[in-house]
Amino acid sequence: MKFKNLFPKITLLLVLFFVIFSCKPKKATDAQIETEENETVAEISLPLRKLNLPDGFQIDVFATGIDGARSMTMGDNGTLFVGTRNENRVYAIQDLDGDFKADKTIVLDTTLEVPNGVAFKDGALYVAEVGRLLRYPNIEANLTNPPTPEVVYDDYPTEFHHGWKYIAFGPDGKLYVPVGAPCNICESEDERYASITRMDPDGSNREIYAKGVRNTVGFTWHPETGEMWFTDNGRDMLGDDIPPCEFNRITEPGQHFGYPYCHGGTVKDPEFGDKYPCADFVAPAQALGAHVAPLGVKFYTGDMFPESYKDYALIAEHGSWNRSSKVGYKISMLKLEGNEVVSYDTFIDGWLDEEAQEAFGRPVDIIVLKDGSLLISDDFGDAIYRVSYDNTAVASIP
Ligand SMILES: [Ca+2]
Ligand SMILES: [Ca+2]
Repeated sequence: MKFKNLFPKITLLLVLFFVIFSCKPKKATDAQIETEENETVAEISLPLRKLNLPDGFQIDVFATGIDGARSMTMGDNGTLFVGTRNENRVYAIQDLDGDFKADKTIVLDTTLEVPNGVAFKDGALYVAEVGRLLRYPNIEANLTNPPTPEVVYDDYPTEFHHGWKYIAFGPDGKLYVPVGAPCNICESEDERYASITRMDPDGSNREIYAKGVRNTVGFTWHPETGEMWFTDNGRDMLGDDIPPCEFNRITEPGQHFGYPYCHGGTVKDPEFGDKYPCADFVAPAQALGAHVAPLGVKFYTGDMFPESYKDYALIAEHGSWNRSSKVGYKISMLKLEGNEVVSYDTFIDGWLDEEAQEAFGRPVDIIVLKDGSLLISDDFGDAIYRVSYDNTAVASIP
């Protein structure tokens, strides 16, 4: 009886022994599998090897899981702030050890109404909702316990159509805020629609700076001339190939850029075009592809890329929806000679599989980091990428 009773106990001990004995190597294997699985998941959802870049350039993931990543701005202490369009939130992303991989992502606020636009000035984060501008003072010292935002300005239309806003501070210290057209194509009695406005950082002295702008979701200032350049999204429903989207230059306040009467400098609108000739308006510096949806734009001002890149503007083309075959889904590069755009080429593409007509990413915004590399946000891949350049890699190419 005793022996009989012992038998299951020995078996149990043996089983326990094997479990314990096999635990250590199993843990290591588990960790390995987990890493491999993660890599596989990332590789499947963000197959960066499919992207095409010029020789010597490399693209890596800076941050993942940034749902709906849209406009970006950098804080003075290195916090990357990222707005969203449909996620009601703004992210603060930190790379604590400077290896260009995000280490910490904080969701600052989850109750915002289409907080697409973000800008940073004097320690404060500015966020643009549809109808108002918010300011989070001293934000980088309070990331985990952000202050209740101050309302800087709340007298913008609350129309959701093209209501998401890109914002940025100009070299004059003013905050520039566009108001998109509340439609595909329409005239508005309210002069705020289809404009770019600007104001002092405290919300005072708001004025209309540019008119006839359908929906700009990206602008910047030329590093030498200080002039503002902006992208504009062309109207829909005129077919696959017209009108062009636009890259525009503002030379003085109050200029009119054509919408809704004339598109791309030459295309008379079928509904409103008889009212004024195209000659009455400022033509784009460069007509871009129809439906490419140009969003973020930056002149390359860093020291990492080859010297010739200082003549280029880089534009994030978010990609089409109103077209029988998709276009855009890339970063384009436009060479300037003085104020003239002399070429319009592709810098990075491959987010769109043209044959399958499927994309794994849609670039939204671009910023140039201090070291001269770029960050690119992607609201479809929910990621931030970093683009760097290594000239030794080019030298080693036979
Ligand atoms: Ca890091
Ligand atoms: Ca125009």
